[in-house]
Amino acid sequence: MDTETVEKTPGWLDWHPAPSRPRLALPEGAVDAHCHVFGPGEVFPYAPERKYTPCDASADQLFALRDHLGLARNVIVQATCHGSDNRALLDALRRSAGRARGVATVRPGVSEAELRELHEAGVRGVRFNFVRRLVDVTPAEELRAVVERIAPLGWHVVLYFEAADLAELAEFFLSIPVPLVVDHLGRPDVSKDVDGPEFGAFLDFLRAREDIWCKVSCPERLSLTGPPALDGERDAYRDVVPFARRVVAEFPDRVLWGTDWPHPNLKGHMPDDGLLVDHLRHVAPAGEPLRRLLVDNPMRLYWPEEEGS
Ligand code: 0GY
Repeated sequence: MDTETVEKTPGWLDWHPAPSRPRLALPEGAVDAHCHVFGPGEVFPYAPERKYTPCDASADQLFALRDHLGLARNVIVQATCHGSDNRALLDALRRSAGRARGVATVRPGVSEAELRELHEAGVRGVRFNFVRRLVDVTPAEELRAVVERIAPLGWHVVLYFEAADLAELAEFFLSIPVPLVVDHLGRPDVSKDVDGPEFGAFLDFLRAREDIWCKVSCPERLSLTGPPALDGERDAYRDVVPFARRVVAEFPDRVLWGTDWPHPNLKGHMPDDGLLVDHLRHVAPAGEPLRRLLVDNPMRLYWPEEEGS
């Protein structure tokens, strides 16, 4: 094997080796609705067209984290470093004993057999990525062709984009005739006012259809004030809190949360995943709002057949 090609991107931050146990009391059956597996590269090679080479982050390591954090299930999102080769995702889903669902990346020419295989393993959506540092642009016609292929399966589309690009993309998004799930609060610039026009446009986008869901995830990626400093958990990522709270308050029955483990492409710090769980106390009040965010909503979207059972 050419070892050059599997060297991690310079400056890569590996996932936290010893996250704390959350102190927040979690509702039973909580779902991490946004996480990834990376490789292991020797078994599931990274895609030639990838924009970064991560450290390995296997399904077993993900499931160990799930148990350590007191979570019950995962939604594993195909990472761009694997392109449209969903083998690592499939393997993780199959080894989850029904405790993981997946979001894949497929091309319009995907075979019926592959779609069926993905569905049987637990895939329930595809991801469209518009973040330019992660992927080359895919023409809208190609994305529409993918939607035509996945709509009959009852799948949804997960959208990853930067807030500044929403104005240009919104019309296309709203033309997609399946449910939409927005990653990481639509990546707001949290130095801007939560009541300002940019986040207002995002809230209007969420209001435009009742089947648009939003992940209130990734404070560690969005924050400019950063991780805990003086006051421990209480002052972590505080600039993101008003944005997350606003979305949870207005759309309590279509918000999701995830760790984003193993946290690709972070530059400043690697978060303690236990602290990310504890951070939820600032985002969703304990009781029903937290239960909807962590259990009811993801179960309705990813395990509808088990919801309420
Ligand atoms: C995330 C965020 C990022 C990367 C990916 O698939 C990916 O490569 O999603 C990022 O770099 O912002 O959701 O993990």
